[in-house]
Amino acid sequence: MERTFLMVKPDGVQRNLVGEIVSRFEKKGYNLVGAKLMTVSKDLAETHYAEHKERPFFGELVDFITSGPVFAMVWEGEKVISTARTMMGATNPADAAPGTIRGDFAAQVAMNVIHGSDSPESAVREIGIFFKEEELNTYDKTISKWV
Ligand code: DAT
Ligand code: MG
Repeated sequence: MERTFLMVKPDGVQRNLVGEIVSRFEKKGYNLVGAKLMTVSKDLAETHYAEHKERPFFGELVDFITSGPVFAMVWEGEKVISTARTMMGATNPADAAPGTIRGDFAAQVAMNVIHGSDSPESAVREIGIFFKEEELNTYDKTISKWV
């Protein structure tokens, strides 16, 4: 069973998309194991996006992700890391298919509504920087065998 880190970005919170986004992953059948509304500090933003620190948009990215509260989540399920990426759609919403979160709700790359881990290594790293172990809950649902 895999875990992934997903985050509704400040634009998604401002646009009242938290419920819609949580609902998509719930209906898919994944288990929510941790969640919190939080404001990302500059330090945390720079750590989270460290792989992009040489990119020209890095400053803008850090400013944006710290500009208002985000909704940070950990989800668990079979192949949840890659499937969540598929459900999110392409990084640039202009290329994201209709039916995906970015395809349905975003129009420009800087404000693309949601973050999701892109590999098992990123998932472990990102869950570790956003959540303490005691904030995560492992549990079974009786419906699991039907999903
Ligand atoms: P993703 O969020 O799909 O994993 P990424 O890791 O390549 O995409 O980039 C992280 C975020 O940086 C992305 O969600 C939005 C922003 N970004 C990426 N490319 C950009 C660009 N060319 N101009 C401005 N922001 C960009
Ligand atoms: Mg990424």
